[in-house]
Formats: sequence, C-alpha cells, structure tokens
Amino acid sequence: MAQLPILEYPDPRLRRKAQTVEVFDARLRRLAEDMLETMYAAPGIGLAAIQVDAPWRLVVVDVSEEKNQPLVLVNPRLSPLGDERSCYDEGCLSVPGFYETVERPARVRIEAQDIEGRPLRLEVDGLLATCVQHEVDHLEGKLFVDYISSLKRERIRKRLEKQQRVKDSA
Ligand code: GNR
Ligand code: NI
Repeated sequence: MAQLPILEYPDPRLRRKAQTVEVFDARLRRLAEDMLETMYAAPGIGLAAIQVDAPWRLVVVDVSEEKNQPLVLVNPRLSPLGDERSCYDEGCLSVPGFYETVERPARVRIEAQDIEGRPLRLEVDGLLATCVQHEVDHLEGKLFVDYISSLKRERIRKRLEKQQRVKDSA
C-alpha cells in the first residue's frame, strides 16, 4: 500500500469531471487500497479518486469511530430521500484548514458498485449522508467552497495560493 499526494484548491485538476469505471481489475483495487491508506493517514472521513489525481468515479469513506468500517463506492449515484436538510461544518483534504457550514439533504439513497463491480444499494443519514454527498460532488469537479459566498471562497483561494508559494520556494 502507498500514500498518495492530495491535490489542493485551486488546482484545476480538481475541476475535472471523473469518468465511469468500466474495468474492475487489480489496478482499481490497488487504487482503492492506496486511497484508504491516504484517507486514514490524513486523517479524513472520505476521499474521492480525483483528489489523488485519478479522475475515476471512485470514492472511499469511513465515518466510524474506530476507523474500521471502510466503504468503497464505484460509480456512485445519489438520490435525496425526503425533504429534510441538515447543516454540517464541512472541511476538505483539498482545502486544508478551512471549514464552512454547508446545507444538504439529510438522507440519501446510494446506488453504486462495489470494488468487484457488484451492485450496491444503501440508504444513509447523518454524517455518512453528508460525507457521500461531499465525495460525489468531487466527481463532478465540485468543492464545498462552491456553496459559500464568493467573498469567502476568494479569501480561502488567496490564502491557499500563498501557502503553496511558500511551500514551493522552501
Ligand atoms: O475528512 C473530511 N471531513 C469532512 C467533514 C465534513 C464534511 C465532509 C468531510 S469529507 C473530508 C475529506 C474530504 O475532503 N473528502 O473529499
Ligand atoms: Ni473533499
């Protein structure tokens, strides 16, 4: 297993639309394993393949306390269940150090495939529902900062660009 570098906002590669996975092979399993290792090390509760510069419709999540309930979703599609919405203070490994409140549907149905390509259907709520919506947004090139005011978003962009310049010159 290996840890993978995570792209950071405003890297344009985070804005690509991820492609449908059609081949369920050892390379895909390897990518999912490396993503889980990267997510646990960060630490984070989810990671989309696009964040590690692999533009496939693949996400991993684990919202469990013990970090022992990994969920791998290939080609996930979501549909809201009911009208209830919930607010969560979201962060993102690609927007390190910044947190903003985002409102999303409270419950969603997930239709996806597992790492072997078998169909998977789940209904989720709470933090897991928030997290999978955040991850599926990544597959469309969308980030949580797109839900906040442009003023706040630009402030975050400028601060991250400055940090990246400092890192690059070190
Ligand atoms: O680790 C993460 N925490 C988190 C907190 C609230 C809402 C969403 C998330 S996902 C984030 C990891 C990440 O960036 N996934 O794409
Ligand atoms: Ni994220």
